[in-house]
Amino acid sequence: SDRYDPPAIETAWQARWSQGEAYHVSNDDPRPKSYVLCMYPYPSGPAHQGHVRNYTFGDLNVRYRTMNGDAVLSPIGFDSFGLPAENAAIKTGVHPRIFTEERMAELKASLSRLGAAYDWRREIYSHDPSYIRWSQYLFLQFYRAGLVYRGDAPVNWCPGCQTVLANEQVLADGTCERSGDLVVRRELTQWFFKITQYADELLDGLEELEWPQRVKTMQRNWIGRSVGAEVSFEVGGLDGYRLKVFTTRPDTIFGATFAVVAPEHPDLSRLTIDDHKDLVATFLEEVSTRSELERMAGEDASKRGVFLGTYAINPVSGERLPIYVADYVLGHYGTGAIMAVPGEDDRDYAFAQNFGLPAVETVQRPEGFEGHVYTGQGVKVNSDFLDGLTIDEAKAKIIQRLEELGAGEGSVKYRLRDWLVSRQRFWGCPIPILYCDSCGTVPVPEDQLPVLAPDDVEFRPTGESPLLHSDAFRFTTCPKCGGLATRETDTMDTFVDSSWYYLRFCDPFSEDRPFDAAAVEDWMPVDQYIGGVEHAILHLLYARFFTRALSDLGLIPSTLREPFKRLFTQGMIRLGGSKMSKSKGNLVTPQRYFDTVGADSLRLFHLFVGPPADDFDWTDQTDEMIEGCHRFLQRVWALADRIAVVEGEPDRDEPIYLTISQLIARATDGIERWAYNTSVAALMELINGLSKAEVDGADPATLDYGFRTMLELLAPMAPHIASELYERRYHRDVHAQPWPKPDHAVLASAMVTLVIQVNGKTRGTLSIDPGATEEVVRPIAEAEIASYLTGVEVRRVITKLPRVINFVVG
Ligand code: ANZ
Ligand code: ZN
Repeated sequence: SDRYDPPAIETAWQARWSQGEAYHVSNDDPRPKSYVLCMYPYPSGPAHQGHVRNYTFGDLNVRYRTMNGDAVLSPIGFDSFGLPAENAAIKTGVHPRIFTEERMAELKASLSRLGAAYDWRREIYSHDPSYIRWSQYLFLQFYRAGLVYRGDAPVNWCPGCQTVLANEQVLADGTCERSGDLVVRRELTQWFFKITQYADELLDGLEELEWPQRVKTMQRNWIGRSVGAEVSFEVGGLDGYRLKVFTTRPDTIFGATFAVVAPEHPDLSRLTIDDHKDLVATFLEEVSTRSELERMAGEDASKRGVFLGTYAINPVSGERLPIYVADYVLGHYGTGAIMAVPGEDDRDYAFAQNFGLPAVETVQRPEGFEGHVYTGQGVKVNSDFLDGLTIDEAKAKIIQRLEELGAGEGSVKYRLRDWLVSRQRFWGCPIPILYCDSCGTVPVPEDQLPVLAPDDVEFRPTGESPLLHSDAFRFTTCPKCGGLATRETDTMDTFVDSSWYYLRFCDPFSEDRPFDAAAVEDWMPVDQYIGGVEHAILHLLYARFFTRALSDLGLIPSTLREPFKRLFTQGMIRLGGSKMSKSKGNLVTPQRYFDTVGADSLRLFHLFVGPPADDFDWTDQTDEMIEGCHRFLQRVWALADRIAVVEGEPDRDEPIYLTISQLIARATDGIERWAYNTSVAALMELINGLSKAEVDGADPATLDYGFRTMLELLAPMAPHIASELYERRYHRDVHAQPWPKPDHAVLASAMVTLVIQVNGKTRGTLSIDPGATEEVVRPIAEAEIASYLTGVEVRRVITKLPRVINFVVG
């Protein structure tokens, strides 16, 4: 009949979806509950391909779970505070709110044009006064519970952006990821969240999560738990003073030949004899120009330092160790001081070489070992009462001895630092704190929330927050004494907003609380969280911390300890090998495709191009692949004309009937395993099979059953064309249909026997789907005959599927 016109069909369906309530769910929905969430986007303007990819995966999950009978919570909102809007304001004078809301409208329009299904009634955005109110409320709950404090901290300061940066915003070469300027270190009084109080829990909690291994590993490393000991050294000439060091290798104490303190060490001056003070001062000046990364990992990192002229006394051997200041020891890790063991530590060895200090071996080297530094296992030597013990035994014994001597104890340290949330910016959530000369630090009373930034401020490129210059904002009355008080002018890190938005989605209509514990209990944890791997550390760690803290504060159920049960991190899209991003100007905008081949073709392409977790390169051939997906949908459209709608049962003896069942199984399996590319491939095969069967004159009822099934399988992937054809043919909503089930009896009867051989000898058999690939079959076959493969090397695998798989071993 009529031609396939994607833009017309798609916009018509989108209009219907936006009016309908199909994806509105209520907290008392009787169906099983499912919560699917894509990380809420920063509103940067019209969608780019990264968004399309992310929200296509999310939408597939939402529609698939809905067809499987769940009530699916599918909310969306905007992470709408942040630097770009403020920088734009400084450049153009347009207020960040206006700028942001324009970008939000653009992004919203593209998400709707993609056909993604959301419960838009639940939309939230961080700069909404009602959201600000509850962010501030939560800040104050944390403050009262002692989980928020104010302290001095050395910060990464970007002179270009004129703000504090998180460590991950500083690139490996010590420059700012945004401005490219060299980041410097500065001391500022700032607000912190006490995330370190949860370090152990955040580490242990990873075990139960269905997350990508690589994300878990990144979180583990970020938390960086180190088990060791703190050892106290007396210092010659400083009566009663003890220099404390942290070591993960207390067993090497007899190999310590010098000690080192960080340039930031509070007792540096005390530890320096007068004659050496000038040298030390010069050295410190030099150090201040280097970034933390340069200090740690730079070429000559371990070779710079100055002797202080004092000596630490080894508490077990009584030896005198010269004390140095060196910049490879960091001020804010451990105790800021180390005992140096050149025989077993590379950096200590490099330093010792440079300063002519001796090295002592305390672990027996394996035969043939030729290096200078040995970090492996072995028996203790040159270590008095530890000699002959293993490293682990020696660690236990030396800790015990140090404790007896009152010179040390076992200790655990973390790399994780408390979360610095103060930002010297305007476009963020104001920190709800007042300072009063008589009452000190005073939280803003809850009935005075939200604290909102004033609109009549001037955005100037001075680098200071306009809040600092707004007298109307800054000066207020103290709620305690009625005197003059000033407001905190820093705003919160935007990661605070994204640390609890998933809870607000459960109950966004509440005026009198951030969320209702019962609603949170109904929907949480998020069953499937989807987002970019760039959030593997900070956002996910902060959100996990928030959930645990709120749970302990009784604001959400005590049993809710982890927010995101399953996490999927999608791969990146690169153009010419670099990440596709607005700032690089290498976008291939989705709108171009929406206007021509349509959203369904673009969605299908993103599902088909490869495993969702993998990165892919957007190249000159990419358009051809999108065209290919479009041609597939055109075939679906054309086939609808050739396959008649027929009442009646399919014929189970038709060969195509078996194919249909097999492809239902394969498409479903692909979705469950996040291998959408295999699901799309199954649908393409199904269309081929149906076309051929139609030409061959197969039973019409079976053909119609096959076509109907195909539309149902297609519905979560290309929802518009599936809806249109389904309605035309069956006068029903395809998304309200149950997910198709394969005929298991027919599948079983079609199974074939696979013979498993080792060196040509039959060792077992397996019943498999005749269409199964080697990728699927091989691990099952290996497991089946595992005993024949242990202790031997598989040299080659010869397969003649579906009949034989032969492992050639030697
Ligand atoms: C003696 C020793 C002997 C060490 C040995 C290592 C090997 P992680 O695992 O990262 O926690 N260290 C301690 N505090 C430091 C600081 N503030 N800056 C730089 N280095 C510091 O590393 C702990 C080890 O790193 C500690 O154990 C200490 O060196 C060093 F064969 O002590 B070790
Ligand atoms: Zn007061």
